[in-house]
Amino acid sequence: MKFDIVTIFPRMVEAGLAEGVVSRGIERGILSVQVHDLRTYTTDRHRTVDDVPYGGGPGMVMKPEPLARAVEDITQRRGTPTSVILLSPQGRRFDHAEAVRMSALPHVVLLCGRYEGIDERVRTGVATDELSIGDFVLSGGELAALVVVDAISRHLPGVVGDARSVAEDSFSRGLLDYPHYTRPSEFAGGQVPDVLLSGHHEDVRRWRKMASLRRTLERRPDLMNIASLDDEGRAMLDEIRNEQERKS
Ligand code: 9D3
Repeated sequence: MKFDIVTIFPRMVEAGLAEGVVSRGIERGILSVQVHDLRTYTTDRHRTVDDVPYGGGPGMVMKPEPLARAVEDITQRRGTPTSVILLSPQGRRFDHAEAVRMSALPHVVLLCGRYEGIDERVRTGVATDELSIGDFVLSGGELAALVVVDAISRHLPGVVGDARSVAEDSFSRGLLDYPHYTRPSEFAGGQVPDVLLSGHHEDVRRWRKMASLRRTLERRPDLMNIASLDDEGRAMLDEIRNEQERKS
């Protein structure tokens, strides 16, 4: 899969691509990521990428031409992208389902905004999609682009060392993770649950599933989708609810 990232802070983006899962995907040839400095697509002496807003008001607006030229150049050199995504607070929320869906796309261009806003004609004439990574204010799209590349790349075969980690990921199963432990068996006043030391694989499996259900119910009831549970999961959920009934 090919990614092209357009930014005024190429070193910031390159630093984020140089470690971990994404860098391994690049080394293995599963991923090809190119970072493009938006200023190389300017034509004036000062390499200007922003300008004052029509209509007045505070702040600067990102000019449309350098972004449009960047996408043109990427198209010439790397082929026509399957999507051109503008990262912005006004975008549709990026989530797990979107990451899985996008991992099937062969070529994605990501445009990182800075300043107060981006000329509207980038949205309507250059980008094909607009994404946000959540309801908080970032200073620009660079960190969001890294989040999107990371979340998508995990779903490409061979990028994550152990494919089971991806398949069993909490959002793939629709539940939060169960608690994890390693040695020592006692630490900071906390003891590793006996069942995990028992060597009874079936007991361990059931304990973990119960713990996942408990945690999801407690912390993220919005994720609790009874319809997606199997018979065992539904029976466990009843058990947990009965437990809580007795406590109150
Ligand atoms: C100070 C400007 N704000 C006025 C209400 C609007 C604003 C413009 C640009 C707020 C943040 C940004 C920069 N953010 C992004 O480019 C961005 C982002 C984000 O801030 N949150 C979540 N996802 C994303 S994706 C890109």
